[in-house]
Amino acid sequence: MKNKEGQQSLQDSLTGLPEWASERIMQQIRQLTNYEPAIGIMGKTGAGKSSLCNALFASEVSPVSDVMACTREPLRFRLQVGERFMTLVDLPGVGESDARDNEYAALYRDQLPRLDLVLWLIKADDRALVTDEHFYQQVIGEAYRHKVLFVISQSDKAEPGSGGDKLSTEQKQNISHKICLLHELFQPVHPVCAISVRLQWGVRVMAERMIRCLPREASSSVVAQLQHSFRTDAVNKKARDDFGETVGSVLDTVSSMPLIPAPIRAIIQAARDTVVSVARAVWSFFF
Ligand SMILES: Nc1nc2c(ncn2[C@@H]2O[C@H](COP(=O)(O)OP(=O)(O)O)[C@@H](O)[C@H]2O)c(=O)[nH]1
Ligand SMILES: [Mg+2]
Repeated sequence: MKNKEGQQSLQDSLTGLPEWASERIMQQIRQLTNYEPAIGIMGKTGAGKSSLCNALFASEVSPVSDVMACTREPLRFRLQVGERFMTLVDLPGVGESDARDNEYAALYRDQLPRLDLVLWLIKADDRALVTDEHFYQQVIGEAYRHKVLFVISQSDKAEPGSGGDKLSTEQKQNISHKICLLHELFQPVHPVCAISVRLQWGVRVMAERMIRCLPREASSSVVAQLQHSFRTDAVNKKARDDFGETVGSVLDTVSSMPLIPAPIRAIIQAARDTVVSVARAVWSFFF
């Protein structure tokens, strides 16, 4: 119902426009509010992929496994909150076997264009990163670097592990070193995050970074899937800003279409700020 109210407000803010223009804009806004984002999650078996997804997202994602199970095909999970959906693609980890890495490369090349973001988990005590680096250079390459967010997982297992319920100073130092190492190794576009799902450490910051890394048109739809505790003010603000800007660019696109008479162009441009404000105001009706 809220959704309808939001749409009505946006529709009202477009009344000065010719019907064809307002319909076109509304259609694109509907696409935005129904956007089904896709997030890939990669890392070796046991890196903590399922645990992180279960911690981050409101719907149950998948059973957490202790057993060594190898994923050859990407497993897809469809999350649902209300009428909104998101897809998680559990990508098989690289560096587990050379023979399979070729298959994996093909699989990744197929998946990457369709993913809004890839969370790449590296376990805090995993030192075998040569294959990861090779894979990052060869398969992810320049084209998709901006889609990768590295996450050091299970930080509570960093040396010297104690099994306690807090990270020690030494552990935090070692995690900082690991972050630096990953920056040198991968030269990632986005800053490397570190988390411990077991200790609920770093996950909120990681969730915020994830929202920041997403394409503008995807952030709100991902926020809608987050556990309530990760929907912080910063997260909601970023998503609301993104939604406003995306709606603004919808108007820009329509007004710059060829063959539009100059007066109509001017009307669309004049309405822009109002429509963007309305979009921001009704954001929570949609997400
Ligand atoms: N100590 C610790 N264990 C974790 C953490 N996250 C996950 N695990 C455990 O690591 C194992 C593998 O986790 P899982 O999420 O199934 O990994 P996946 O194979 O990458 O999906 C499970 O026994 C989890 O309980 C963490 O932050 N700290
Ligand atoms: Mg798993």
